[in-house]
This record gives sequence, structure tokens and C-alpha cells, in this order.
Amino acid sequence: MGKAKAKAKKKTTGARAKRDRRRKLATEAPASAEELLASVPGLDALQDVPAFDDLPVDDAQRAAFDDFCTHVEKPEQMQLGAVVRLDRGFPLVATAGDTFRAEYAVGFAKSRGEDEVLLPAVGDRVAVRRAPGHDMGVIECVLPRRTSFERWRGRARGERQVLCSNVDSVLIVQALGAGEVLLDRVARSLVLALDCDAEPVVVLTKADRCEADELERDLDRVRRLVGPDVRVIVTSSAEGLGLDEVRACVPAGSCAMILGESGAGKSTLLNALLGHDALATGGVRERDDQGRHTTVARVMVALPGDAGVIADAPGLRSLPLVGHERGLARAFPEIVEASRACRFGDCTHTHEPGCAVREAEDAGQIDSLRLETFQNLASSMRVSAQILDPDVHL
Ligand SMILES: Nc1nc2c(ncn2[C@@H]2O[C@H](COP(=O)(O)OP(=O)(O)OP(=O)(O)O)[C@@H](O)[C@H]2O)c(=O)[nH]1
Ligand SMILES: [Mg+2]
Ligand SMILES: [Zn+2]
Repeated sequence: MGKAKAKAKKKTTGARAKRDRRRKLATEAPASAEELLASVPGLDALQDVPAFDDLPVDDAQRAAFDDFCTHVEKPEQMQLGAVVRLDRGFPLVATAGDTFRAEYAVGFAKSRGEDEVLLPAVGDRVAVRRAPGHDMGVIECVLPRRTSFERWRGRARGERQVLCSNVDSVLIVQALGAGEVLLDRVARSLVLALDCDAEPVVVLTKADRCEADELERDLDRVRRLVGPDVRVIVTSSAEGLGLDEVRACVPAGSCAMILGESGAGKSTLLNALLGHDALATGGVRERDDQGRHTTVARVMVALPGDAGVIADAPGLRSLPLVGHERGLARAFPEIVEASRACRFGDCTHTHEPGCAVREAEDAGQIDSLRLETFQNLASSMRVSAQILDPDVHL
């Protein structure tokens, strides 16, 4: 589709056009790669896109790039790049000299199932080929990920999706003012962040929506849950509260990813940090405070001034914890430590005699709120592990 035509099409609004488009969608074959690409935003429409220098390449990645180049044809066409957006599956790659759209090399197309983690994700440092005279690049290799924030995709045990790679910190966003903050959700996010070696930071949004006593109660519960080592920040994008504290968690050269349900105020927070409306935001349903999945692409934005990069992403409804035992142990180290003295190796710390964890709780050494949360997570992890593999007994 030509540019002019695309523009004209964009302008078509109203109920009739909508109906026509729906009809078209229903009868047409799935869009081809070219059609999809045409619907992806052009570079000139994007703001705050990080530059290559905002996303440092570490020694292991540079060495892997050099090594890769010694094995390919026409290595002079290869560049080091960073994937800074994924729109409808199309990566936007920033290199030292230029930023451009890219597609995956044919080899990636074969990646399915367990290999899906090999597909380029936002935050990846990659080897990208740009043949002379080509607008598009081709990603040929994903360089080793320093960290990788992954989520189970809901089929076999090993099937994971990389939401963002080379992440330094995870901003766990939860909205205030819609009933009690869901501790289970905060705990799951904490486990996922720690599992991938990223620093978790809890960001409670929309503080303007709740009374002081409600805020104090929520803050107290969240602080008890995450313990003294995890920062908890109270923000209101509407009133500009807590923004400097969030900014301080994302120093220059680092990358944070933002994690939270749809409607939690993720994109609004990023816009407040950027100082202008770069990202689309949407309303929430009054009935249950759920958002409308306004953000559909995975995008990175560079914060202004001396600060790093934050990755925005669509809200996640569920956070299954399949295979994140390491993260669970890191989130609740005192419980894991105490459990070594339990009489039974497979103690669930609920009813067994000789349970050192419950003894520690009685002695006031383990917080009961943390223990309760730990038990809920551990039991849901046991159930999902057994559903996937009846031979697994956690
Ligand atoms: N009162 C108040 N409302 C806010 C605040 N931050 C966000 N909102 C509102 O919350 C709604 C959802 O905000 P978004 O930023 O689109 O939420 P999101 O987390 O990006 O949602 P998805 O993109 O759907 O995942 C919008 O109506 C915002 O105006 C805040 O600090 N105070
Ligand atoms: Mg959003
Ligand atoms: Zn026990």
C-alpha cells in the first residue's frame, strides 16, 4: 500500500467504515507480511525511541557478535543492534548509525515451542544485516541475554515467552484506590523479577484515588510482604507524586521493564516521566477497574535527561509461576532457610509435625503474612507442575 493510500485509509472513520473494515476482516485471508508491515507505525511517528547508546552492549555480547561475524557471508553488512520495539511482531532495531525496521532470518521462523525463547524480544542485542540499498534489516542472531524476563505460555513445561531481555529492574505496578492491593499479584511479580536476576521495585499508582488511612494500610501490607530490601514507591501520575523516585530507579545505561495489569496506569506513568503524551492510555471499567488493553505493542522509551530506558508492554492478566522455583526461594529466603530444619524434606509447612518454619513463625522470626503468601504460591506451583508432569513432586 502506498503512503498516500495508507493515510487516506487511516482517515476513514465512522460506523460505516468500521462495519466495512469488520466485513473485510471477516472475509479476507490473513494479512500478508507486507500488509502487516504497512500497518506498523513509521519511524517519524514515534517519539522517545532509545538510541543504540542508551542500551549498552556487554563484553559477552560483543564477543558473541564478533564470533558470529567470522562465520557469516558478507560480514561487512552485519551491525550490532538493540531491539527497541516490537509492533505486530516487527522489530525496530537501533544501531550505532541508524534505526530501522527488521525481520527475522529464515532460521527463526522455524522456532516453535521450546525454541520460542530464541526469537528476538524487546531489549535483545542482536546481529542485524543490512544489505546495501535495503530499508529493512534482517536479524540473524540474538546475542547472549544478560537477563531475560520470561513468562510461561501455557502449554508444555518449557514453553516460555520472553517479554523483555537485558532487564536491570522490574517496576511492579499496582493501582491504589480499587479495594485492597492484591498481594498475591505483587508476590508473583516479585518472584518473576527475582527469578531473572532483575531488581524488583513496587510502584503503587493512582495515590490520588485513595484516602490517607487507606494508603497507609495498603502501604503497610505491601511493605510487610516484600520485606525491607525491596523499594516501594507511591505515585500519582495525575498529581506528579513519586515521579523522581521512580526516575531514580532507572539510572542512565540501565533498562527497566514495567509490569502490571491492564489499566494499572503503566503508560500514564511513563508519559508523566517523559513529560508529554508519547504513549496511548485508556480508561478503566468502573465495575471492576479493569483496563481495556490499550497498549498493544512492546515499546521502549528513553527517559529525558540523565536517565535510562523503560519498556512498556501490554497489561498481563495472569502471572503463572511454572518453573520459577528459584525466584520463589529468592523472594522468601528466610522461609527457605528455616525449612532446612523441618523434619520432612517435602514439608508443606501446613500440618506436618516438626515443622521448623511454623516454629519460626510462632517465635516471631517469620512474618505470618509472608508465610501465608509463600504457601499460596508454593501450593499453586505444585499444582501446575503436577498438571504438566504427573511425575513431578515438588
Ligand atoms: N486518578 C488517576 N488515574 C490514573 C492515574 N494514572 C493512570 N490513571 C488512569 O488509569 C487509566 C488506565 O491508564 P493506562 O496508563 O492506559 O493503563 P495501562 O496500565 O497502560 O493499561 P494497558 O495499556 O491497557 O495495559 C486511564 O484512564 C488513566 O487516566 C493516576 O495517577 N491517577
Ligand atoms: Mg498501557
Ligand atoms: Zn515445614
